Amino acid sequence: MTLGDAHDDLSAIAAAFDLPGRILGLDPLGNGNVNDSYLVVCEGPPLQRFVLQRLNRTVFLRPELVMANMIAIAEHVEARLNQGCALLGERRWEHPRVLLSRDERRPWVERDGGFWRLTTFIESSRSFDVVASAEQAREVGFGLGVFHHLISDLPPAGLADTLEGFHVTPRYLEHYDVVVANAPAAAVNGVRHCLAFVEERRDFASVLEAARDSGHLRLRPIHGDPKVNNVMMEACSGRACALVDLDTVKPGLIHYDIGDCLRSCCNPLGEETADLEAVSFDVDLCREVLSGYLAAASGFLTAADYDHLYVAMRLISFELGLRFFTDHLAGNVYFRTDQPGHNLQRALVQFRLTESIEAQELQIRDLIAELRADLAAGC
Ligand code: GN1
Ligand code: MG
Repeated sequence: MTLGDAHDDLSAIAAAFDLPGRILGLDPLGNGNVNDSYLVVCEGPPLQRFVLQRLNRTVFLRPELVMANMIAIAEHVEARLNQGCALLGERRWEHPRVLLSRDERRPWVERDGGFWRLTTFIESSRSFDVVASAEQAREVGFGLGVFHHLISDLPPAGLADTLEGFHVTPRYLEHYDVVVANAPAAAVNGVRHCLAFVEERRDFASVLEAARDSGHLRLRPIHGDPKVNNVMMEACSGRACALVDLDTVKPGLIHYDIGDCLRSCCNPLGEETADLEAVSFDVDLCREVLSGYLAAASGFLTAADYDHLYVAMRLISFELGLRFFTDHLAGNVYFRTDQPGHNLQRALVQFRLTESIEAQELQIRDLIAELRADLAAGC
Protein backbone atom coordinates (compact mmCIF):
# COMPACT_ATOMS: atom_id res chain seq x y z
CA MET A 1 0.00 0.00 0.00
CA THR A 2 1.39 3.46 -0.87
CA LEU A 3 1.38 6.44 1.48
CA GLY A 4 -1.38 7.94 -0.68
CA ASP A 5 -3.54 4.82 -0.26
CA ALA A 6 -3.07 4.89 3.51
CA HIS A 7 -4.02 8.57 3.50
CA ASP A 8 -7.16 7.84 1.44
CA ASP A 9 -8.11 5.07 3.86
CA LEU A 10 -7.67 7.39 6.83
CA SER A 11 -9.72 10.10 5.12
CA ALA A 12 -12.49 7.59 4.47
CA ILE A 13 -12.48 6.60 8.15
CA ALA A 14 -12.57 10.24 9.26
CA ALA A 15 -15.38 10.92 6.77
CA ALA A 16 -17.44 8.15 8.38
CA PHE A 17 -17.83 10.47 11.38
CA ASP A 18 -20.35 13.30 11.46
CA LEU A 19 -17.89 16.01 10.45
CA PRO A 20 -19.17 19.52 9.67
CA GLY A 21 -17.53 19.70 6.22
CA ARG A 22 -15.07 18.35 3.66
CA ILE A 23 -11.70 17.04 4.90
CA LEU A 24 -8.88 19.37 3.84
CA GLY A 25 -5.95 17.80 5.68
CA LEU A 26 -4.93 14.77 7.68
CA ASP A 27 -1.55 14.36 9.40
CA PRO A 28 0.02 12.20 12.12
CA LEU A 29 -0.31 13.83 15.56
CA GLY A 30 1.80 13.57 18.72
CA ASN A 31 4.01 10.79 19.96
CA GLY A 32 1.72 8.45 21.91
CA ASN A 33 3.18 5.10 22.98
CA VAL A 34 -0.02 3.10 22.57
CA ASN A 35 -2.64 4.51 20.15
CA ASP A 36 -2.26 6.03 16.64
CA SER A 37 -3.37 9.67 16.40
CA TYR A 38 -4.04 12.00 13.46
CA LEU A 39 -5.08 15.63 13.14
CA VAL A 40 -7.98 16.12 10.74
CA VAL A 41 -8.60 19.58 9.27
CA CYS A 42 -12.13 20.21 8.11
CA GLU A 43 -13.60 22.79 5.77
CA GLY A 44 -15.07 25.93 7.34
CA PRO A 45 -15.62 28.67 7.84
CA PRO A 46 -14.09 28.61 10.30
CA LEU A 47 -11.70 25.72 9.68
CA GLN A 48 -12.21 23.10 12.38
CA ARG A 49 -9.76 20.51 13.59
CA PHE A 50 -10.38 17.07 15.06
CA VAL A 51 -8.32 14.26 16.55
CA LEU A 52 -8.77 10.88 14.90
CA GLN A 53 -7.41 7.94 16.90
CA ARG A 54 -7.12 4.21 16.43
CA LEU A 55 -7.34 2.55 19.83
CA ASN A 56 -4.82 -0.16 20.51
CA ARG A 57 -7.01 -3.25 20.85
CA THR A 58 -4.26 -5.29 22.49
CA VAL A 59 -4.28 -2.76 25.33
CA PHE A 60 -7.97 -1.82 25.38
CA LEU A 61 -9.85 -5.10 25.23
CA ARG A 62 -13.30 -3.44 25.50
CA PRO A 63 -12.90 -0.20 23.51
CA GLU A 64 -16.65 0.46 23.54
CA LEU A 65 -16.41 0.77 27.35
CA VAL A 66 -13.57 3.27 26.93
CA MET A 67 -15.95 5.35 24.83
CA ALA A 68 -18.76 4.95 27.39
CA ASN A 69 -16.42 6.31 30.09
CA MET A 70 -15.33 9.20 27.88
CA ILE A 71 -18.94 10.16 27.22
CA ALA A 72 -19.96 9.85 30.88
CA ILE A 73 -17.10 12.14 31.89
CA ALA A 74 -17.77 14.61 29.07
CA GLU A 75 -21.47 14.91 29.99
CA HIS A 76 -20.62 15.38 33.63
CA VAL A 77 -17.95 18.02 32.98
CA GLU A 78 -20.19 19.87 30.55
CA ALA A 79 -22.99 20.01 33.15
CA ARG A 80 -20.57 21.25 35.81
CA LEU A 81 -19.19 23.93 33.47
CA ASN A 82 -22.72 25.05 32.56
CA GLN A 83 -23.51 25.54 36.24
CA GLY A 84 -20.45 27.79 36.49
CA CYS A 85 -17.27 26.90 38.31
CA ALA A 86 -15.93 29.39 40.86
CA LEU A 87 -12.43 27.92 40.55
CA LEU A 88 -12.23 28.91 36.91
CA GLY A 89 -13.54 32.47 37.09
CA GLU A 90 -12.92 33.99 33.65
CA ARG A 91 -10.46 31.23 32.74
CA ARG A 92 -11.20 29.27 29.59
CA TRP A 93 -11.73 25.54 30.20
CA GLU A 94 -12.76 23.00 27.58
CA HIS A 95 -13.39 19.33 27.36
CA PRO A 96 -12.90 17.34 24.13
CA ARG A 97 -16.24 16.43 22.54
CA VAL A 98 -16.78 12.96 21.05
CA LEU A 99 -18.31 12.87 17.55
CA LEU A 100 -20.73 10.14 16.44
CA SER A 101 -20.43 8.08 13.29
CA ARG A 102 -22.61 9.36 10.45
CA ASP A 103 -24.50 6.12 9.79
CA GLU A 104 -24.66 4.08 12.99
CA ARG A 105 -24.72 7.15 15.29
CA ARG A 106 -22.13 5.44 17.48
CA PRO A 107 -19.11 7.14 19.09
CA TRP A 108 -16.74 5.00 17.08
CA VAL A 109 -16.12 3.50 13.64
CA GLU A 110 -14.81 -0.01 13.04
CA ARG A 111 -12.78 -0.72 9.88
CA ASP A 112 -10.79 -3.87 9.10
CA GLY A 113 -10.47 -4.77 12.78
CA GLY A 114 -9.46 -1.21 13.75
CA PHE A 115 -11.48 0.72 16.34
CA TRP A 116 -11.51 4.47 15.60
CA ARG A 117 -12.84 7.49 17.44
CA LEU A 118 -12.89 11.17 16.66
CA THR A 119 -12.91 14.08 19.11
CA THR A 120 -12.72 17.85 18.84
CA PHE A 121 -9.27 19.43 18.93
CA ILE A 122 -8.76 22.10 21.60
CA GLU A 123 -8.20 25.14 19.34
CA SER A 124 -5.69 27.91 20.07
CA SER A 125 -3.79 25.73 22.47
CA ARG A 126 -0.61 23.66 22.50
CA SER A 127 1.07 21.05 24.66
CA PHE A 128 4.71 20.46 25.67
CA ASP A 129 6.73 17.26 26.14
CA VAL A 130 8.71 18.80 28.99
CA VAL A 131 7.89 21.66 31.32
CA ALA A 132 9.44 24.90 30.08
CA SER A 133 9.07 27.16 33.15
CA ALA A 134 7.93 27.39 36.76
CA GLU A 135 4.70 29.11 35.65
CA GLN A 136 3.98 26.29 33.25
CA ALA A 137 4.58 23.68 35.97
CA ARG A 138 2.07 25.47 38.19
CA GLU A 139 -0.44 25.60 35.35
CA VAL A 140 -0.12 21.86 34.65
CA GLY A 141 -0.77 21.18 38.35
CA PHE A 142 -3.72 23.56 38.38
CA GLY A 143 -5.10 21.90 35.24
CA LEU A 144 -5.02 18.47 36.85
CA GLY A 145 -6.63 19.94 39.97
CA VAL A 146 -9.45 21.50 37.91
CA PHE A 147 -10.02 18.21 36.11
CA HIS A 148 -10.20 16.30 39.42
CA HIS A 149 -12.43 18.99 40.89
CA LEU A 150 -14.87 18.79 37.98
CA ILE A 151 -15.23 15.01 38.25
CA SER A 152 -14.89 14.72 42.04
CA ASP A 153 -18.66 14.36 42.46
CA LEU A 154 -19.06 11.69 39.77
CA PRO A 155 -19.58 8.30 41.46
CA PRO A 156 -16.73 6.03 40.28
CA ALA A 157 -19.11 3.06 40.20
CA GLY A 158 -20.70 4.65 37.12
CA LEU A 159 -17.44 4.21 35.17
CA ALA A 160 -16.24 0.91 33.75
CA ASP A 161 -12.86 -0.53 34.70
CA THR A 162 -11.53 -0.47 31.15
CA LEU A 163 -7.95 -1.42 31.97
CA GLU A 164 -7.97 -3.85 34.84
CA GLY A 165 -4.83 -3.53 36.93
CA PHE A 166 -3.82 -0.18 35.40
CA HIS A 167 -1.52 1.52 37.97
CA VAL A 168 -2.00 -1.35 40.42
CA THR A 169 1.74 -1.79 40.97
CA PRO A 170 1.63 -5.26 42.61
CA ARG A 171 -0.14 -6.53 39.47
CA TYR A 172 2.70 -5.21 37.29
CA LEU A 173 5.13 -6.94 39.62
CA GLU A 174 3.28 -10.26 39.27
CA HIS A 175 3.42 -9.94 35.49
CA TYR A 176 7.10 -8.97 35.68
CA ASP A 177 7.86 -12.13 37.67
CA VAL A 178 6.23 -14.28 34.98
CA VAL A 179 8.13 -12.48 32.21
CA VAL A 180 11.48 -12.72 34.05
CA ALA A 181 10.93 -16.44 34.63
CA ASN A 182 10.48 -16.94 30.88
CA ALA A 183 12.92 -14.36 29.52
CA PRO A 184 16.27 -15.52 28.17
CA ALA A 185 18.99 -14.45 30.62
CA ALA A 186 20.58 -11.25 29.25
CA ALA A 187 23.91 -10.26 30.74
CA VAL A 188 23.63 -6.63 29.59
CA ASN A 189 24.63 -4.13 32.31
CA GLY A 190 21.40 -2.15 32.10
CA VAL A 191 19.31 -5.30 32.51
CA ARG A 192 21.32 -6.42 35.54
CA HIS A 193 20.90 -2.99 37.10
CA CYS A 194 17.13 -3.00 36.51
CA LEU A 195 16.72 -6.53 37.92
CA ALA A 196 18.49 -5.49 41.15
CA PHE A 197 16.61 -2.17 41.26
CA VAL A 198 13.24 -3.91 41.19
CA GLU A 199 14.27 -6.46 43.83
CA GLU A 200 15.29 -3.72 46.26
CA ARG A 201 11.83 -2.12 45.98
CA ARG A 202 9.62 -5.19 45.83
CA ASP A 203 8.01 -4.57 49.24
CA PHE A 204 7.34 -0.93 48.44
CA ALA A 205 5.23 -1.80 45.38
CA SER A 206 2.03 -2.36 47.39
CA VAL A 207 2.11 0.93 49.32
CA LEU A 208 -0.90 2.56 47.60
CA GLU A 209 -2.95 -0.63 47.22
CA ALA A 210 -2.43 -1.37 50.93
CA ALA A 211 -3.72 2.13 51.78
CA ARG A 212 -6.72 1.45 49.58
CA ASP A 213 -7.38 -1.99 51.13
CA SER A 214 -7.24 -0.52 54.64
CA GLY A 215 -9.74 2.20 53.66
CA HIS A 216 -7.28 5.10 53.97
CA LEU A 217 -7.55 5.89 50.27
CA ARG A 218 -10.68 5.42 48.18
CA LEU A 219 -11.49 5.00 44.53
CA ARG A 220 -12.44 8.10 42.57
CA PRO A 221 -12.71 8.87 38.87
CA ILE A 222 -9.21 9.54 37.51
CA HIS A 223 -7.61 10.65 34.24
CA GLY A 224 -5.06 7.83 34.28
CA ASP A 225 -2.39 9.51 32.11
CA PRO A 226 -2.00 13.19 33.10
CA LYS A 227 1.56 13.58 31.86
CA VAL A 228 2.66 17.05 30.88
CA ASN A 229 1.82 16.75 27.17
CA ASN A 230 -1.77 15.77 27.93
CA VAL A 231 -2.44 19.17 29.49
CA MET A 232 -3.32 21.73 26.81
CA MET A 233 -2.11 25.28 27.42
CA GLU A 234 -3.94 28.23 25.91
CA ALA A 235 -1.66 29.71 23.23
CA CYS A 236 -2.22 33.38 24.10
CA SER A 237 -2.09 33.17 27.91
CA GLY A 238 -0.07 30.00 28.57
CA ARG A 239 -2.81 28.90 30.99
CA ALA A 240 -3.99 25.30 31.23
CA CYS A 241 -7.31 25.02 29.40
CA ALA A 242 -8.02 21.29 28.93
CA LEU A 243 -6.89 17.76 29.68
CA VAL A 244 -6.84 15.46 26.67
CA ASP A 245 -6.09 11.77 25.97
CA LEU A 246 -9.07 10.51 27.94
CA ASP A 247 -8.98 6.80 27.13
CA THR A 248 -7.59 5.89 30.56
CA VAL A 249 -10.38 7.68 32.46
CA LYS A 250 -11.71 5.11 34.94
CA PRO A 251 -12.06 4.48 38.67
CA GLY A 252 -8.70 4.62 40.48
CA LEU A 253 -6.72 6.46 43.13
CA ILE A 254 -6.09 10.16 42.46
CA HIS A 255 -2.56 9.39 43.69
CA TYR A 256 -1.90 7.56 40.41
CA ASP A 257 -2.66 10.83 38.61
CA ILE A 258 -0.72 13.06 41.00
CA GLY A 259 2.30 10.72 40.89
CA ASP A 260 2.14 10.47 37.10
CA CYS A 261 1.87 14.23 36.63
CA LEU A 262 4.81 14.87 38.96
CA ARG A 263 7.09 12.16 37.54
CA SER A 264 6.51 13.69 34.14
CA CYS A 265 6.68 17.43 35.00
CA CYS A 266 9.64 17.26 37.39
CA ASN A 267 11.93 15.38 34.99
CA PRO A 268 13.22 18.33 32.91
CA LEU A 269 15.06 16.06 30.45
CA GLY A 270 11.88 14.14 29.64
CA GLU A 271 11.23 10.42 29.58
CA GLU A 272 13.00 9.86 26.25
CA THR A 273 16.39 11.33 27.20
CA ALA A 274 19.62 9.45 26.47
CA ASP A 275 21.51 11.41 29.12
CA LEU A 276 20.91 9.03 32.00
CA GLU A 277 23.47 10.54 34.37
CA ALA A 278 21.76 13.93 34.20
CA VAL A 279 18.24 12.68 35.03
CA SER A 280 16.95 14.13 38.28
CA PHE A 281 13.72 15.06 40.02
CA ASP A 282 13.42 18.85 40.25
CA VAL A 283 11.96 19.72 43.66
CA ASP A 284 11.43 23.37 42.68
CA LEU A 285 9.19 22.26 39.81
CA CYS A 286 7.48 19.86 42.23
CA ARG A 287 6.65 22.85 44.46
CA GLU A 288 5.04 24.62 41.51
CA VAL A 289 3.04 21.62 40.27
CA LEU A 290 1.81 20.74 43.74
CA SER A 291 0.87 24.29 44.72
CA GLY A 292 -1.00 24.66 41.42
CA TYR A 293 -2.75 21.34 42.03
CA LEU A 294 -3.65 22.16 45.63
CA ALA A 295 -5.01 25.59 44.65
CA ALA A 296 -7.72 23.70 42.77
CA ALA A 297 -7.98 20.44 44.69
CA SER A 298 -7.50 21.16 48.37
CA GLY A 299 -11.28 21.22 48.88
CA PHE A 300 -11.65 17.47 48.38
CA LEU A 301 -8.35 16.14 49.76
CA THR A 302 -8.32 14.23 53.05
CA ALA A 303 -5.49 14.03 55.59
CA ALA A 304 -4.70 10.52 54.29
CA ASP A 305 -4.51 11.91 50.74
CA TYR A 306 -1.78 14.34 51.83
CA ASP A 307 0.02 11.61 53.78
CA HIS A 308 0.40 9.53 50.60
CA LEU A 309 1.62 12.24 48.22
CA TYR A 310 5.31 11.48 48.63
CA VAL A 311 4.94 7.73 48.11
CA ALA A 312 2.73 8.40 45.07
CA MET A 313 5.52 10.26 43.23
CA ARG A 314 8.09 7.64 44.15
CA LEU A 315 5.80 4.74 43.26
CA ILE A 316 4.49 5.92 39.89
CA SER A 317 8.04 6.68 38.65
CA PHE A 318 9.12 3.22 39.81
CA GLU A 319 6.01 1.64 38.30
CA LEU A 320 6.54 3.20 34.87
CA GLY A 321 10.15 2.01 34.95
CA LEU A 322 8.92 -1.47 35.85
CA ARG A 323 6.38 -1.40 33.01
CA PHE A 324 9.03 -0.31 30.45
CA PHE A 325 11.54 -2.86 31.74
CA THR A 326 9.00 -5.71 31.68
CA ASP A 327 8.08 -4.78 28.12
CA HIS A 328 11.75 -4.80 27.13
CA LEU A 329 12.12 -8.32 28.55
CA ALA A 330 8.86 -9.44 26.92
CA GLY A 331 10.01 -8.29 23.45
CA ASN A 332 8.31 -4.84 23.27
CA VAL A 333 4.74 -6.02 22.98
CA TYR A 334 3.01 -3.04 24.68
CA PHE A 335 4.85 0.27 24.23
CA ARG A 336 5.76 1.42 20.72
CA THR A 337 9.54 1.51 20.21
CA ASP A 338 11.76 3.32 17.69
CA GLN A 339 15.05 1.49 18.22
CA PRO A 340 16.46 -1.65 19.85
CA GLY A 341 16.77 -1.23 23.61
CA HIS A 342 14.32 1.71 23.60
CA ASN A 343 12.16 0.37 26.45
CA LEU A 344 15.26 -0.56 28.47
CA GLN A 345 16.54 3.01 28.13
CA ARG A 346 13.13 4.39 29.15
CA ALA A 347 13.14 2.08 32.19
CA LEU A 348 16.61 3.26 33.21
CA VAL A 349 15.41 6.89 33.01
CA GLN A 350 12.43 6.20 35.27
CA PHE A 351 14.56 4.24 37.75
CA ARG A 352 17.08 7.06 37.85
CA LEU A 353 14.22 9.48 38.53
CA THR A 354 12.94 7.19 41.31
CA GLU A 355 16.40 7.22 42.92
CA SER A 356 16.48 11.00 42.73
CA ILE A 357 13.07 11.19 44.44
CA GLU A 358 14.30 8.80 47.15
CA ALA A 359 17.46 10.86 47.70
CA GLN A 360 15.33 13.99 48.22
CA GLU A 361 12.65 12.39 50.39
CA LEU A 362 13.12 14.77 53.31
CA GLN A 363 12.95 17.91 51.15
CA ILE A 364 9.85 16.61 49.36
CA ARG A 365 8.08 15.64 52.59
CA ASP A 366 8.95 19.06 54.07
CA LEU A 367 7.58 20.75 50.98
CA ILE A 368 4.29 18.85 51.23
CA ALA A 369 4.01 19.71 54.95
CA GLU A 370 4.72 23.39 54.19
CA LEU A 371 2.10 23.61 51.42
CA ARG A 372 -0.41 21.83 53.62
CA ALA A 373 0.25 24.18 56.55
CA ASP A 374 -0.09 27.23 54.25
CA LEU A 375 -3.47 25.97 53.07
CA ALA A 376 -4.62 25.30 56.64
CA ALA A 377 -3.57 28.84 57.57
CA GLY A 378 -5.51 30.18 54.58
CA CYS A 379 -2.39 31.55 52.82
C1 GN1 B 1 1.37 5.44 27.53
O1 GN1 B 1 0.30 6.21 24.81
P1 GN1 B 1 0.55 7.29 25.80
O2 GN1 B 1 1.85 7.96 25.53
O3 GN1 B 1 -0.63 8.25 25.92
C2 GN1 B 1 0.74 4.70 28.71
C3 GN1 B 1 0.88 5.52 29.99
C4 GN1 B 1 2.35 5.84 30.24
C5 GN1 B 1 2.91 6.58 29.02
C6 GN1 B 1 4.39 6.86 29.18
C7 GN1 B 1 -2.66 3.11 28.23
O4 GN1 B 1 0.63 6.61 27.28
O5 GN1 B 1 0.39 4.77 31.09
O6 GN1 B 1 2.52 6.64 31.39
O7 GN1 B 1 2.72 5.77 27.82
N1 GN1 B 1 -0.68 4.47 28.42
C8 GN1 B 1 -1.23 3.24 28.58
O8 GN1 B 1 4.77 7.80 28.23
O9 GN1 B 1 -0.60 2.29 29.01
MG1 MG C 1 -2.37 8.09 27.07
